[in-house]
Order: sequence, then C-alpha cells, then structure tokens
Amino acid sequence: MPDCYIALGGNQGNVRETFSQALDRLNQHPEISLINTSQWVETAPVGSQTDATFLNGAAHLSTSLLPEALLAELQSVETEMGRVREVRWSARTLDLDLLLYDQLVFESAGLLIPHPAFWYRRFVLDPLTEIAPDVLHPLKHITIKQLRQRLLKQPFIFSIAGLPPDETAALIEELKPQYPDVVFTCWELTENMSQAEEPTLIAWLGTPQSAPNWDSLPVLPRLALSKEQNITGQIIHVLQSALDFQ
Ligand code: PH2
Ligand code: MG
Ligand code: MG
Repeated sequence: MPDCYIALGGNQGNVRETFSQALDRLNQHPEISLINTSQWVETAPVGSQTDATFLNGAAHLSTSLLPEALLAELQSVETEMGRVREVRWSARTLDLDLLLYDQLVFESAGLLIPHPAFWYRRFVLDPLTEIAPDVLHPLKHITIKQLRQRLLKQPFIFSIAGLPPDETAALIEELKPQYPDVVFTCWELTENMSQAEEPTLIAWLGTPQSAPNWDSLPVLPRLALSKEQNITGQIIHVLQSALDFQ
C-alpha cells in the first residue's frame, strides 16, 4: 500500500484534542492505517491573517485510496472538526495537507503532489524529519532531513530571478532591513557562481517568455512566486516559514 505523509496544523480551539480525534477518525477508515506521528510543536504563525500560535505536526499513513480520494477524506475530517473555509490563511481549527504520496508527482485542478510549499517550511520539515528523515522528495531529489538541514546553512542566500533589474534592486532594499542576516542577490547577476555559493532559495517571478526561464533554474532552490500578488508579502511569507520557526 502507498505510504503517505500529511501535515497537521491548527491555531483555534483545543488543537491537541482536534489532532487526536482527526487521526483516530482517519485510522478508522477501512482503507487508511495510521503508521506513526511526530511530536506536536508550537510554531509562530506565518502570514498576517492570524496572531495565534499554531500547533503543527506530521503523520505517516498507509492507504489504498487514490490521491484524490485521500484528499477528499482529509477535507471531510477538516470539516467535521469545525473547519470553516473562509479567508485564505485565516485562523483554523484544523488544516490537513497531503505532502507526499509515495514518490508520485501529480497535478490536478485541486491537488498538487508533492505539496508545493512544504520543502522550505520549517513548521512542516521539523516534525516530518522526526518520522521520515530518509524519505526522498520526488522533485528535489534529496531527503527530508537534507531539505531541513539546508535551511540552517549560513549565510542564508535568497536570490530573486525574472524581474527587471530596477525592480529587483528596489525589492532587495525593502527586504534587507527586515532580514539583516539574509544575503539577497539578483540571480541574473550571480548565475555563474560556484556550487558553494548557490542560493538556498531562488524566487522566480518571470513569465513563460522571460529570461531566465523556469526550466533554466537549478531544480533544488527554485521556487515560483506569482507576479499577480503582493510580491514583498509573498517573499516575507517564504522567509518567515524558512527562518523563523518558533
Ligand atoms: N499554515 C498556514 C499559514 N501559516 N503558520 C504556521 N506556523 N503553521 C501553519 O500550519 C500555517 C501557518 C496555511 O496553511
Ligand atoms: Mg490546507
Ligand atoms: Mg496548510
């Protein structure tokens, strides 16, 4: 049976109790077995919609359900536990995210596997490392433990790619004072750097026509952000989740 890993999160109500009920409920499903869970960790909220501390954790499930059926089951447990889907990233009783489904890479309208953002989020990687240190990320081709480890490397180099140079410079000026320990670079200027200086993350804000294009970026650090939304806000969320853990 496929091995799956899910992330648990919540910051409203008795979250420990909610986690325990949610996992019981999943384990009772005839096609889902709960194999293992991490410890629950308190984490600083990422995003400005909420001030309340989160509880986060990870669980290992074995299931004969196909990905979309498993997702539907996770969503029905969220709803059962009082989750109201309102504002994105608002306070919630329970968030169950499907992170990995064996080594499957899958994309449909409502589901991306592996989960596109967990590989740079400490609030997911720390608990996941407890239960899946040697599991490979099917797109990044390194283990969960290595993904977590690379976020700790100093200096933390954050590169920006795909924006005009003046916009990149303005963005870096805005970010620098908030993250004085982070080294911000413009990818186009530093592309030919040595391996040792490869950025921890490269945020790509290009379009299909722009140079450099997505496919030319190194697979491990690249991260696609949207030009349509507040760019500074998106980068701050990424940095918060990669750096400020507790
Ligand atoms: N989930 C979010 C947004 N922000 N912050 C923490 N600490 N933990 C989360 O699980 C979390 C978050 C969106 O799913
Ligand atoms: Mg979710
Ligand atoms: Mg989530």
